Amino acid sequence: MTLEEIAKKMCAKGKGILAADESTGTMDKRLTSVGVECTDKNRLNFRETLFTSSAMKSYIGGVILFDVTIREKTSTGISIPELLEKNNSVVGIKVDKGTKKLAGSPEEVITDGLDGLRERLSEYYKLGARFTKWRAVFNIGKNYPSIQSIKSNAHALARYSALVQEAKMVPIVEPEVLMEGDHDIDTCYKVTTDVLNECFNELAIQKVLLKGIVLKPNMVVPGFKSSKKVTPEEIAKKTLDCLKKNVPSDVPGIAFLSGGQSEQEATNNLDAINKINDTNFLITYSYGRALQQSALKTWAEEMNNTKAIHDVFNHRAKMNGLASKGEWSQALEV
Ligand code: 5MM
Repeated sequence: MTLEEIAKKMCAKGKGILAADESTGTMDKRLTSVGVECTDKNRLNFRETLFTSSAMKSYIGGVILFDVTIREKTSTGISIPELLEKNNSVVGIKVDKGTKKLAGSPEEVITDGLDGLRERLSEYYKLGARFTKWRAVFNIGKNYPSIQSIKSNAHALARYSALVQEAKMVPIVEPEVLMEGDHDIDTCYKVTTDVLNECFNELAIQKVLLKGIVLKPNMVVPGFKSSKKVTPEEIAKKTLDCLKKNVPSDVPGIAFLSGGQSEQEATNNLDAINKINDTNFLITYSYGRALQQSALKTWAEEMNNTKAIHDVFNHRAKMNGLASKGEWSQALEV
């Protein structure tokens, strides 16, 4: 498959990406929040339960794994990548090494992981990965994000993308403008514009083939603490406008992160975007929390009741599958 074909398969109409690449530290927080101990066995059990659901074949075009998970075997003896391939999902892997304090602007962070990346990529390819993920993080504050943070993170994203394409995989380019703070939606629009612009400048400099990437941006939304609430229609209008102005049309797929939105908000907003999508972009989801939250809760309560866990996950994935076509409605949630 060409890189473009892989990217289109990951974002195929009615499907999206399951972001199951939580690092062990993040999984610890997630499992502790539902009262379960974060052991190797529990992490694998939860993930294997999701990956054996019927939703995988219908609504999940790709799954992002963490380094530990891509090497694991399921309870039936096949490897996790084999299980995903059986379900026709493209295997993905998070290759960034998390964030570090940005020298010179210690309130901000830079994503780490370029050292030794070429060698790691060749190993991941052999393990079955056909796409990768790298997440850059931008905080909105009085003086943030700084030009320094925007430029250095965009540069790292582009260097990463060039290496990934050299290794014959599709890079997910994830510049995340966080929802923390009390900023309004227009501030998020402006910061997202600046960040996307710089990312595509750097991707061009590094000669990254845009037809062979998937962009994973934030939606244009107000901060969590903003006093000005907005409708899904306004979010949709501003998000689509921002993407049309700042994302080159060669990019085949745009798969949003959920960023701390509730499950239904993330579905509703994606649906509103797709209801007015007049572009050629395949616009879908690459959700972590907004796909897994309810399933995680059910798993914690009824760990041996696979059917109950599958029902919850299948429903959430189906709702997002519909939203990726602009065919969701609130009535379907009951
Ligand atoms: C699934 O969580 C991902 C990994 O997080 P850490 O490296 O912090 O453990 C995260 O990058 C995720 O893929 C994106 O933020 C999208 O997830 P959400 O929950 O925002 O949809």
